[in-house]
Amino acid sequence: MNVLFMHFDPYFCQMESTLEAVSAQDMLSFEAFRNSVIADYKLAIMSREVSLLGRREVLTGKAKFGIFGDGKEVAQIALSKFFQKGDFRSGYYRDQTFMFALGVANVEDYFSQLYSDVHNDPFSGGKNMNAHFATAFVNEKGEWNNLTETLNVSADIAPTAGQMMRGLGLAFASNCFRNAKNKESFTHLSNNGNEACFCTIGDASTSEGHFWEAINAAGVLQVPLAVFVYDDGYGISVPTV
Ligand SMILES: Cc1ncc(C[n+]2csc(CCOP(=O)(O)OP(=O)(O)O)c2C)c(N)n1
Ligand SMILES: [Mg+2]
Repeated sequence: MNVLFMHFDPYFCQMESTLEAVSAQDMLSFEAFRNSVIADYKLAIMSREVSLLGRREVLTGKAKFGIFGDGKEVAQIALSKFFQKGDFRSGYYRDQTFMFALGVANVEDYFSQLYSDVHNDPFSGGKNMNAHFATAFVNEKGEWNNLTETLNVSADIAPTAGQMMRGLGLAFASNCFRNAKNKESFTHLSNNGNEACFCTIGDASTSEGHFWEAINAAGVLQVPLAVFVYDDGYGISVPTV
């Protein structure tokens, strides 16, 4: 599988230097490196088992519908290493490993949403489609949470490539915050415009006009949008070649 990584400077400069600092520290310890490789491997295996078990639950009629992320585990673990507090994700239904890696979801959450469990599905209380992830942007009173302190997942929607426009909008918001005159009013929403939006999409969905429009606009507006295409050669069961 190929993963396409696009970035628009200068927004990533700060992120890169932070990561370099962290990895330089970790590189001093073989033990820390070894532990992180083993933890990543464990996570990938766990996520693969979730896919296999989940598919069995669907095929035996215990869950009504299921779409899983097998085959995309390693790419998602890699991209989770770059996602920082205050960043946003606008993605789609194959992102379970990404969500596990960030700690936005655990196995229990995953199966709760698979069974549309009203009380335990943390993403939509059983209302959204399977594997459509989300985090809360507001509290129970409807007031904004401090989004600079959280890993932010904008709620997935069913139309393929629909995530592109939301991704673009979230990234454009960072541009606006960066240039805003009254920045001090928005410190709970934006880290001075330095956050980035991570957008994931499947290869078949890149045929949608929304994909090209968003890529074009991101380039023209110079917004902090990173787009990852999972090039698995299929759109559902139809091969792309
Ligand atoms: C606008 C729209 N058209 C069709 C569908 C039905 N549909 C759901 S997933 C999918 C294929 C997506 O393939 P791809 O983008 O390659 O993602 P993959 O599942 O392979 O990761 C289609 C056609 C949809 N959800 N939305
Ligand atoms: Mg595909």
